[in-house]
Amino acid sequence: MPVDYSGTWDIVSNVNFEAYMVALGIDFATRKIASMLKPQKVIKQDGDHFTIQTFTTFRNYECIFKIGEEYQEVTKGLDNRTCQTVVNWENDKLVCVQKGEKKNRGWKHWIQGDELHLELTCADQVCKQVYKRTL
Ligand code: VL7
Repeated sequence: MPVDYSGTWDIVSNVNFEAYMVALGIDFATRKIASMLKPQKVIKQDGDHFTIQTFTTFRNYECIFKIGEEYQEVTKGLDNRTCQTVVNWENDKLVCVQKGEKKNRGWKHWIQGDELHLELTCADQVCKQVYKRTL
């Protein structure tokens, strides 16, 4: 059985988010607000088709993609840039490359026990988040 990311996930830890936001060029005031947020991810997986929604009390973000198909992503409400984005499987890991103005940008998701892990990378900064399923 392949891994199924579907579900509702609540953040339980968030390491180096501030430096990741600085790397993305997010202004001070927005960073102060964003650093207080407790994002919830709602993931819908149907084979290789994904919808990942990130909800907070401040802003929401959604991305929809199919594994292996490059698309134009506009990071609306985040750093508002345009990327050529592709997500691939690396074994059971979801590996996203966001090609654009920022070097070495992307993210990886994997599941470890009952936890959803997320590594967000921009330039030389890596933010590590862990989520648990909503009870
Ligand atoms: C999305 C936030 C900081 C701007 C607002 C904070 C709003 C949440 O792309 C992401 O997730 C992937 C993998 O799950 C799927 O789209 C991460 C959050 C990154 C970067 C930028 C601060 C302003 C936070 C909506």
